[in-house]
Amino acid sequence: MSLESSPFLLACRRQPAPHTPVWLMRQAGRYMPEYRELRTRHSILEIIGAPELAVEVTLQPVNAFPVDAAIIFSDILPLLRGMGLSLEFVAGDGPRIGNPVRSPADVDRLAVPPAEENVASTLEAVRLASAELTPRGVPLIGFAGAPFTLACYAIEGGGSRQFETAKAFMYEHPAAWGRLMRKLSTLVADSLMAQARAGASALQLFDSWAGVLSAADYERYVGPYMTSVCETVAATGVPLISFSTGTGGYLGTVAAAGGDVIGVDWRVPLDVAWQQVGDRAIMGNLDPVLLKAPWRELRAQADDVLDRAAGRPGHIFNLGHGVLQHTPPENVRRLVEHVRTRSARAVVA
Ligand code: 1CP
Repeated sequence: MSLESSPFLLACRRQPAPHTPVWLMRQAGRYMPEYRELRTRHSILEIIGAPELAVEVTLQPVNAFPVDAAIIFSDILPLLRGMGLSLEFVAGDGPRIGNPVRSPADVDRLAVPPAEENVASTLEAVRLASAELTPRGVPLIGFAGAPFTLACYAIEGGGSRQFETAKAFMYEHPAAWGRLMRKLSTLVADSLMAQARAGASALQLFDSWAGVLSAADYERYVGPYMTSVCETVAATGVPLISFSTGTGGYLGTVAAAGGDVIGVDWRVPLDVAWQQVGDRAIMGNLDPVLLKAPWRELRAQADDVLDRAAGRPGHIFNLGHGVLQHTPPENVRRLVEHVRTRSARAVVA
């Protein structure tokens, strides 16, 4: 099967597919015993920095479950290292940036190296993984953090509930905020285009924390930079997924900024989200916690997502955010198999 006729790429282009394609954000990771085993010997940054290890982890969920797409194993944060920010992952505590951006002068010190230098190991992993996956008919997704979510980490210095330091910087220094977002947009667009050249069949922007903003602030402080990234990346011809969480109140604004596929979280019913998004493919949106629920509940809510999509071309089944730690892998397998079986349909050419 050629990649272009894979259910996932057909759905990205809003063409009818033989079943609703399904893959899960964070489908590679700590809930998988294979991944945990590798992590006893290597840190996450070591895995990301060693293309053959990154490929191994990328393939783990593809080998374990009949998912319709793979996502390259990396993280959104290593991109920031090339700017001059120091990154470490502290066990149990998440990412830490030792020298976060706290002043306009800090913004002006940030470098913008080319992707070939900055994320060379991930580009090599994309080359190797796509060579393995293409004969199997499985498209590979490349990704980057969206400028806003990256700015949140660059300023905050780590994870946060509200990213209040980052938002306060945005309000206090709007001009420096603009310069930071422009630098991040250049890095992100360059990384995505390089991943497409290296063999990625689709690309995704993770704007995981966009929902901390009001609609008006999203439009003012984020939208123009998303549009610039989406327009630049469109030149590759590779479909782009714009994923965000907490943006159910202004999905129309998010969609207006760009992207071929809009990824939505579980807080908004899929049919309501689709109405806001308009003529665009949609990805989502099962609550990841349901993968820890009894099968009857998991199946009922997965069916509800499929019913709300109602077989319209352009639905990619996914969670509303990433697979959680301690998710039973068996539930992932059951969900993926169920979505494929229940959505199977005759496609009239
Ligand atoms: O040590 C470990 O193994 C830690 C867990 C882990 C994993 C498996 C981290 C640390 N990163 C990753 C890989 C990763 N990160 C992938 C590839 C896996 C896949 O999708 O199959 C991807 C796409 C990401 C993207 C990512 N990293 C996002 C966006 C998606 C999302 O979940 O919102 C974000 C926000 C991050 C930051 C990050 N990296 C790791 C952690 C624990 C975090 C979140 C920290 C926080 O709470 O702010």
